[in-house]
Amino acid sequence: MKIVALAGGVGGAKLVDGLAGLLSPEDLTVVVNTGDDFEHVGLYICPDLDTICYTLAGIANPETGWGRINETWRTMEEMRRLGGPGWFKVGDQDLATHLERTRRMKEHQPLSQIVCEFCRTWKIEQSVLPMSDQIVRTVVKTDQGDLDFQQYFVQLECKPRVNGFIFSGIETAAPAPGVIRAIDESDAVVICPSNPWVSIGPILAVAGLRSKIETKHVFAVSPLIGGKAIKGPAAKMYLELGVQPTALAVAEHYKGLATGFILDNIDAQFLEEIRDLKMLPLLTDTLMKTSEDRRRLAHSVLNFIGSTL
Ligand code: FO1
Repeated sequence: MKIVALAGGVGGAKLVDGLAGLLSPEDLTVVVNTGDDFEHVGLYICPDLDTICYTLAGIANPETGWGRINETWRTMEEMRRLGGPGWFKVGDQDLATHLERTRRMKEHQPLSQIVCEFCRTWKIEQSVLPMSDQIVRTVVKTDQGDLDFQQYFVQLECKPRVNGFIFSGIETAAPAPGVIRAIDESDAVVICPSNPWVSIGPILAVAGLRSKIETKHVFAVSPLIGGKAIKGPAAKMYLELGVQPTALAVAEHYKGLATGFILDNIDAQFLEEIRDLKMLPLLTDTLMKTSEDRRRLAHSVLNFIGSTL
């Protein structure tokens, strides 16, 4: 079965990892959010792409989910000593990724090509694609003004009250090479349990992507379990935007797009309302603490897809 997974960072990477353990590599394409990308201390940083790649390569930091395992921080520490910013933590090995990507970007290599070549080095056999080669920047509109995504997320620890989002550059962003073909050739699209507002939202906003995905069987996994996000500000964002943060709210988010919706056993109360949205629901254990959990959820999702196609 050929699957295209839409993913943001840590939550998305866990399900992608589970899917990668079950599917042949040529049957899995991951389309990754680049709205979180930013320039920092002269480096071009792509947090979600790196999180997905490090996870698939088995070199991700298991505690944070982002960054690398067995990391050292000597460059960063020395930079801070010299008066540099310390709010965004870049480890020594991670730094090499950003330095080499920045060098290639300056030579006008497309991001999709850079990712592809890095994947070869990291021995990742699945296809990992940025949503677009053009620059898109998520801006979070808050009570403290418009904030760059990483400033909101990391520097201000998601504390400002959110009232909207801007995906700056989205008007001129085209799907990266390979994205449309992968969707065309897929049997189903899986929307990973990533933040619907700022991880999946930018991907669906790229010209032509939502309408292309709408032609496929689409299965979304709720990132909210019992009204809470496992990581990140998704639940807080729903509340601040005037929506009760529930798995049902996530399903409503994907109304008209998802044909199947996977939610946690704890959220069984929403089954009927999800059916009313013309989505087939699957109740299962969606919490992914261990690698067995990742594989178990991926297995349930693939079985569910198989049973409905
Ligand atoms: N997240 C943090 O909360 N603090 C950090 O210092 C931090 C550094 C960092 C470095 C490289 C990278 O690829 C990701 C990093 N993240 C950090 C994660 C991150 O930016 C967010 O989790 C995502 O953008 C949200 O998907």
